[in-house]
Amino acid sequence: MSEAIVELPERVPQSGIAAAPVAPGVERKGLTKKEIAADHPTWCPGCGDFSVLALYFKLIEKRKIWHENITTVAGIGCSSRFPYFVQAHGVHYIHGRALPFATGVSLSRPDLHVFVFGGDGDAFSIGGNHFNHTARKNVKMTYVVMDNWVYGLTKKQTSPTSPLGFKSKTDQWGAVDYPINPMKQAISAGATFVARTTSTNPNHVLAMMEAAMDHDGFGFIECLSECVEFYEGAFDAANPRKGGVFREVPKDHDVTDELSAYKLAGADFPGYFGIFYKNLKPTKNAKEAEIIKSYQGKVTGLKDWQILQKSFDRMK
Ligand SMILES: Cc1ncc(C[n+]2csc(CCOP(=O)(O)OP(=O)(O)O)c2C)c(N)n1
Ligand code: SF4
Ligand SMILES: [Mg+2]
Repeated sequence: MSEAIVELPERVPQSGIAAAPVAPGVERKGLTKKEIAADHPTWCPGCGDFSVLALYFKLIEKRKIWHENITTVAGIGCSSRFPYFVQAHGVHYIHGRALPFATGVSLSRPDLHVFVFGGDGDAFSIGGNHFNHTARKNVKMTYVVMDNWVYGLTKKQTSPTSPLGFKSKTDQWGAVDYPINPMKQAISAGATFVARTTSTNPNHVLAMMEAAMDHDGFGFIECLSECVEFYEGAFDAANPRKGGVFREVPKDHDVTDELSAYKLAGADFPGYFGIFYKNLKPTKNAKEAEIIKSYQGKVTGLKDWQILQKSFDRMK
C-alpha cells in the first residue's frame, strides 16, 4: 500500500464499543463518574441539564465506554456547556455549528461514538439547516437536544420551540410565531432514529440514550429540560410529581411507520415519550467508507506523487 493512504479504523459494533484489555486476560473496568466528571457544572441550581449530564455519566459507566472511545460535541448555549463538564475528548464549538463539526469527527473516526448536546436555539434557530442536512445524510451520531423552549444563556429570548404567547425579551407582548415541532421536523428531515424524553424521568432518559447510541445512523432525542431561571414550570404538565402526565408511546406503535410516528408527534403537549421512529438505512459513513475503499484499490502501490500526478492528468 502507498504511504499516502490513510487506513480508516474499523467501525466497532455500537452496542459494544470496546478498547483493548489493559493486559492479556485482565478485563478493563468501566469508568466511574469520578473519572469522567470534569469541572463543576455552572448551571443554575435546579436546571434540568444537570440530570441529562448525570445520565450521560451513567451511560458511559454502564456501557463501559472509555475516554478514547467517546467524543462530546456541542454548540453554544447553557446546554452546550456540556463538553466542559465531561472529562473526555470534546468540543464546545460555534453556535449552531455543532453538527457539521460532529459530522467531520464521525466520518473520519468511525471507531468513536459521537455524542452531540445542545439547546433548542442552537438546534433549530441558527443551526436549523444543519439539523435538516445532518438528518437527511444519516451521519452516525447521537444528538440530544435539551429543549427548554427558551434561549437560556442569553437570558430569555423567544426560541423556535417557545409556545405562542410566551413573553420574553424579544416578544414582550407574547410570542406570535408558531413554534416548530422538533419531532415532526426530525422525522420529515430523514432522521433514522427519533425519540422524546424528559429530564425529570431519569430511567427513561438513559433508556433513550442507550437506544440512540446503539442505532447505526443519525439518532435524535428531544429531551425536555426545564430552565428554572427563565421558563419555570414549562414542563409541569409532563411531570407526574407536579400533577402532570408522563405518557409513553403506545406499545403497539410501529416505529418503522413514518406516518404514525408523525401522528404521535402531533399530539398536544405533553404528548408522548419514547421512540417514535426508527429505521435502518445505509449511513453516510458506510457509503463514504465504500468510496474510499474502492479508490484505495485503484491507487494501491503508487507513491504520493504518482497519485497527485493521476489527478493532474485527469485535469488535462
Ligand atoms: C453566531 C452567534 N449568534 C448568537 C450568539 C448568542 N447566543 C448564544 S447562546 C444563544 C441561544 C441559546 O439558546 P439555546 O440554544 O436554546 O440554549 P440554552 O441556553 O437555552 O440551553 C444565542 C442566541 C452566539 N453565541 N453566536
Ligand atoms: S439559565 Fe436556564 S438553562 Fe441556563 S443554566 Fe440557568 S436554568 Fe439552566
Ligand atoms: Mg434553550
